[in-house]
Amino acid sequence: MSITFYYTPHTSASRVHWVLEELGVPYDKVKLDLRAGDQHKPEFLAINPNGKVPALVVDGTPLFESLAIILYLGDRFGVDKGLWPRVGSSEYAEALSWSVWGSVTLGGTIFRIFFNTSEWFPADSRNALQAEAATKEFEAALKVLDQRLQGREYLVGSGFTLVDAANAAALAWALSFIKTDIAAYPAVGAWIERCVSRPANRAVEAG
Ligand SMILES: N[C@@H](CCC(=O)N[C@@H](CS)C(=O)NCC(=O)O)C(=O)O
Repeated sequence: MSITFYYTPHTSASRVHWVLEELGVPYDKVKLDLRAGDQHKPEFLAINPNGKVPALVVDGTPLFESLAIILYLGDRFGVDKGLWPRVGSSEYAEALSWSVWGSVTLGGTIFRIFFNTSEWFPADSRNALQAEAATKEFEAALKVLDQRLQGREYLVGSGFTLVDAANAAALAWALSFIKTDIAAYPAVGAWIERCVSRPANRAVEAG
């Protein structure tokens, strides 16, 4: 089996990197320089026609979209390692719900805030009212997450799973630029810390 991981540090690829480290599967890494435009080169576009990281090639088959990659890796390698529920179990249904929720509902609010506040984007494309509305939605999503985490350490089942990595990575990034008082969501704050302090994530952060 061969796995090649295309990534750039501190991007959407980081959560896939964390998941690969948790799973302990052997893989090769190819680092792309986004500022230099590596993502637009024909050889990379043949793998991800969107020209974005992350991408993964497994035995010649390309995958793109970080969530799709995590779901694939969970199904294929996570069950035996206790990091992903068995297909068809009730935990599997919960894993799909919370993973997709994290990327679409929670992730949607995070990206709206990012696009409307970050200096990466031209000032005249940023809209303060959009940012304010998205921040309210972000806080509503945090409340949902805090309720889910009442009386439990992880999102699905009784132990850490890749669902936690997928969501905690996105939230840790979001909280680096969104001015929200995380103390108002104590279960979320404790859960993020529990997840990001795992050795696999620390190894990715250390580069
Ligand atoms: N929804 C995609 C987002 C991928 C994405 O936007 N990647 C960014 C880095 S965070 C990228 O490669 N940008 C390069 C570009 O747009 O030129 C995923 O989760 O994989």
